[in-house]
Amino acid sequence: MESDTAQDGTEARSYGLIEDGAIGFSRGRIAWIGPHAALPAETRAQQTYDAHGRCITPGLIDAHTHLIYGGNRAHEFEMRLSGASYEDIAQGGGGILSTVLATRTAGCDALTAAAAARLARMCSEGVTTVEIKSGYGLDLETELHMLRIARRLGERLPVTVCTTFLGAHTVPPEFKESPDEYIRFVCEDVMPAAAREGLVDAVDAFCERIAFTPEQVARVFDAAKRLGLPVKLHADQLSDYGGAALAAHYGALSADHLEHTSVSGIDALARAGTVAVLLPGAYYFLREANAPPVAELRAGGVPIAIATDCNPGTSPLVSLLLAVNMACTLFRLTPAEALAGVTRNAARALGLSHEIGTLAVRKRADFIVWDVAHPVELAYAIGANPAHAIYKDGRPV
Ligand code: DI6
Ligand code: FE
Repeated sequence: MESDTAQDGTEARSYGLIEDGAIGFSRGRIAWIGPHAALPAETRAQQTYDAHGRCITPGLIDAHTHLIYGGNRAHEFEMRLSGASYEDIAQGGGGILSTVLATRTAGCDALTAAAAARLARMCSEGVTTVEIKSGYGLDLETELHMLRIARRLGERLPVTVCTTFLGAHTVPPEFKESPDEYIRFVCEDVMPAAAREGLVDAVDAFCERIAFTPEQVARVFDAAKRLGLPVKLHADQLSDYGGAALAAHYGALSADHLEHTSVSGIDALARAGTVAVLLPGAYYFLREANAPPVAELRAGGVPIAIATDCNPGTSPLVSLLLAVNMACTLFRLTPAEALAGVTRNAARALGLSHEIGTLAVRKRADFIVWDVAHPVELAYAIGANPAHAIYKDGRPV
């Protein structure tokens, strides 16, 4: 059983394990946790459950996904395997824009069904909280549509959905010649409308030469601040563009990707307390050569989270446990760090540390009973799904 006792990722080998532990929960919240032997004698549970020595962890948290999209990009995968780069394809009108077209023209039912299937797969592997971004609509109607679907998925499936408005994902065709005008539209029209409808938990942007400049992202973040919304950033994924420092300057919840982040960017993240969300699926799928600076992030005390980045272009990945495994093999995280990356630090990346991410009294009773004897097995196995039982808000799923 993994509990709150290991406080941060600097204890690279600590799982915070309680041997022969017990959890009590009531009304969807954890009421007691500790060694079974210390359970107060007067404790009376309505129901008891024996996990027979299985390992229990907090419900897993995927803090970065683009789960809702039309179509797929299997043909671009073929093109990249014959030598085209992700940037080449994007500049030729493919890439994100091809998914924008497919998303705008997909019917609501098809869009919802495809996303629900992906999300169900994630949930079956122990995900109890997921972040879902917009960003494949890039017009008022489709951006709101995506966010409404995200909210609805959270009502239909046993998972908490955190929504992120990613209007500044790329410049849509209508604004091809006037990206600054598109940023104005995002800041003054789409973001306020989405916020008014309660559809936005955070605001994200893609800061990259093929997307938006740091100045344009700053306008988006200023607009988010005016609406009282927290921010996060796709930072330094394909080049060092000052994304980490920009995210830190705005006190972002997280800076995501970071394959090309410099030392000064890491220092800025450390000072701001911004979480580094690493996305090994995208690194793997794009066959990137630059891994994120994990040793430096660790040395600087930057909390590290791991997510799938589930999206059709750079990471068609629906297994958070595979992302955990890849974080170890490709990025050299310890298994304990990688598991903290999908629990404690992922909660922090969503601003939900008070609610989820560790097994602690008063937090949500979101936890997974795994068919493993030790949590390292969760990072070790590839393609196995050892989830034995899933509890969401204290209810078995
Ligand atoms: N970075 C990514 O990896 C995804 N978005 C982003 O800003 C890719 C999105 C896509 O290619 O469809
Ligand atoms: Fe992403």
